[in-house]
Amino acid sequence: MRFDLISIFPKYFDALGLSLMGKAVDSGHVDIGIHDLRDWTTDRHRTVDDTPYGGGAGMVMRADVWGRAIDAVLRAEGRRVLAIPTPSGRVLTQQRVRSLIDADQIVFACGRYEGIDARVAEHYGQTDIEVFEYSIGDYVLNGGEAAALVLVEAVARLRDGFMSNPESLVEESFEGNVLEYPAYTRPPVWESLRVPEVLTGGNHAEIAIWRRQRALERTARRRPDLIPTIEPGTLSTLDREVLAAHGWVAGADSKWKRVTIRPARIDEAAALSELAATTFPDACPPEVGPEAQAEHIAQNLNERAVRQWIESDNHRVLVADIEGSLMAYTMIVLYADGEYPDDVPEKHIAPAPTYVSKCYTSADYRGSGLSGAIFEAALVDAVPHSHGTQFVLGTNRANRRARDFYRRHGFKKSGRRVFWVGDVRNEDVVMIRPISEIANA
Ligand code: JBZ
Repeated sequence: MRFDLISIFPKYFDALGLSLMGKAVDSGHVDIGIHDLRDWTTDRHRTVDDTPYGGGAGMVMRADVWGRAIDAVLRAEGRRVLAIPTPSGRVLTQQRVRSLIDADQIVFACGRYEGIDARVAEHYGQTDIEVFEYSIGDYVLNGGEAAALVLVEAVARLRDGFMSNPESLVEESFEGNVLEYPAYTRPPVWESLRVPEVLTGGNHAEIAIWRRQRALERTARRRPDLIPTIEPGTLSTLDREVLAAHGWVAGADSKWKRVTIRPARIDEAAALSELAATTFPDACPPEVGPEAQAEHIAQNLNERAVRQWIESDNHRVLVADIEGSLMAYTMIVLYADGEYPDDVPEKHIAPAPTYVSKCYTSADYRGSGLSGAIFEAALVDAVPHSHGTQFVLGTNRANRRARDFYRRHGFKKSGRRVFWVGDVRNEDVVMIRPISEIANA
């Protein structure tokens, strides 16, 4: 591949003789020509610019000088691109860089002053030469040279023989539209900062999960613009939970939306009661008939009951708010010393349990990661209000999905209990998780 760079400051490109670019040139993989625009001037003062037609500040670079220079360096055949760095160009992306890898020649016209006479781009656009007017971002430069160096490096590194380790090409930022995870090396403590313990523990599955979580977290925090470009179908459940915890969720329609997980407000009792009523039947075991379900909803999930949870000091209620609608909720009961939930046998649990009474998600957001995100948020939220040492919950024995979900979130079976919906007897398992696992995290 041949690059020709034309500028009034050709020394600017001395850097291309260094490092990997220098090696690629020496090995013949890349061929570079650097040219002084003034070589194509015709007057004694070697003038390259003139005042703008129509008036205004600054000077414009002359089309005739540029035309002679470009014609002189253009090769006779192949795929030829005229790249013009300009603040009014299309913003460079990795996709646009990739589209240039099979060009035979890229000629860079690096302007200074207020830019190059617009007829240069227009003229070459009327030939078989591809004109690519581009910007490297929304900040102010004095000329196109720095932007040309950027594109030369971005294209050249994608070509064969440029890098010894082409694996590092695929794993980097912007391939997959997720940012890179943070990297660490020796020393293990620097300026009193420790390398995260998981990285020195040698558990490679755990390391992979941790890195993926950090990568997604960084992407959500630093580059929220990238999230809508991620295909939800390419993400694991854990990936979705991490993104949901950082405010992004894709529901049944696969469109990314912002989600806020926060304590329920008192003015939301009616909306929350409605969500509770619609989600309860989804999770109900099949033996519980519709009448018993309706009775349970009317008795326990009415607006007044829900308002009492929200107002109570020993209940914690979190909701997931997606564009103003409540799509998931959790309700935790905080038991004081000597108190136990009526429906959990004391022998299975430690005193003063933090009891996860409810965790429900709208069917539209099943599998979206929202449940995992609100569940973990509920545990974190409850820690400073807890009196004992254990999170406790009960779930139907036959509900494999729920049991697997709680197991994934650190809960282990500690025993069984009986749970009545109306007069239907349900066998539940009691599951527990030490509060210290969250408090120490
Ligand atoms: C660029 C006229 O030459 C310029 C001036 C500023 C400038 C470029 C070319 S390209 N800024 C950018 O990509 O931000």
